[in-house]
Amino acid sequence: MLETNMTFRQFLLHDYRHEGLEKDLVFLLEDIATACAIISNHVRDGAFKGNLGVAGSTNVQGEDQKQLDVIADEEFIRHCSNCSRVAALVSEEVDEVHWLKKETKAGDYIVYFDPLDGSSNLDVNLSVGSIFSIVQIAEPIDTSTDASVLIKGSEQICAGYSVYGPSTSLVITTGHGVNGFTHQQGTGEFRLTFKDMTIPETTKEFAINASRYRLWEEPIRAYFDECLAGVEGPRASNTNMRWTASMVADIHRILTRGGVFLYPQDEGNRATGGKLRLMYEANPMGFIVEQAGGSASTGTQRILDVTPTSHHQRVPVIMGSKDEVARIDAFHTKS
Ligand code: AFP
Repeated sequence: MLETNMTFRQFLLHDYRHEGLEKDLVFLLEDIATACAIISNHVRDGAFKGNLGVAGSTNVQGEDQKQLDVIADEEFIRHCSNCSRVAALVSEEVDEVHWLKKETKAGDYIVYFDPLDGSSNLDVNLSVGSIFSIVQIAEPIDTSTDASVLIKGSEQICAGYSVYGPSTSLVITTGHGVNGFTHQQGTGEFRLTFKDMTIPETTKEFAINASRYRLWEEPIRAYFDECLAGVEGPRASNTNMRWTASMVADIHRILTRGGVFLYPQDEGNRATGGKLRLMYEANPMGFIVEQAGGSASTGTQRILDVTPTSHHQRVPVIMGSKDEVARIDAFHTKS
């Protein structure tokens, strides 16, 4: 039985005994939790240490890297490297795949991560977070090519994220539902505070950057217009909009009280396929959302079924309450 307030280690040992979680995965997840706790401290102390500004470099996405992006990336690499079963690391901040093994074995792990998502929120003291995804390889892979890490999201064995907000939370799935932990000051432990997180099937809340309305395709405009029409429109009910510009914070709200999150492909980002990254944003969040009873779609396809073509690939993202995602998918089918 999962007991409220149990520590993250107790939770992992429960999964180890009852759900067959591998011992090495227990150690890896403990290390990732430690990395998140350390990053959370860096974020909290960023202003004192002068770490909030731009590092003076750009990442593979052509985005300015904050000093904390770089620090968070180093923490993830350092902690994930402790596990001898990790074959490769794929980070938002690094162009190439970071291979830890020359020769892999069936059962080895690949870890994909966005070490500091929403980092443009750092300067204004709003929530940011880290996202990670773990895939287990079925057969040895060729480590001489980065194409070997292009594995579908449906192969994930674990995904999680940490939000650095008013408190630091860690939300995780190992394929048996979703559980949320809060970092306790004093003991330094992550403790189970949100047991078996479930997304309500229906919602009246949506999250989208509406400043891009003129760039959207017809299905997204049609959905947005009907939300705005409220009780007088086809939905015959009023809706509410939220947008934090930090995917971790928006998805965390949806896991807590329902809603739908959209970052569609539009005229401004069509050339790159969308804004959000498949392997370390859309896939892990999609796995978590599905495990919580929601859906995750590109508008035309389940996100976890997208065949990756590049490890920094971008995709359109629509995820959250099941009925709402189905409604948006239907607009795409109609168009
Ligand atoms: P940053 O990490 O560059 O701040 O981007 C955050 C993000 O990838 C995702 O977390 C947000 O949902 C989205 O971009 C916000 O994008 P807009 O700035 O276009 O609203």
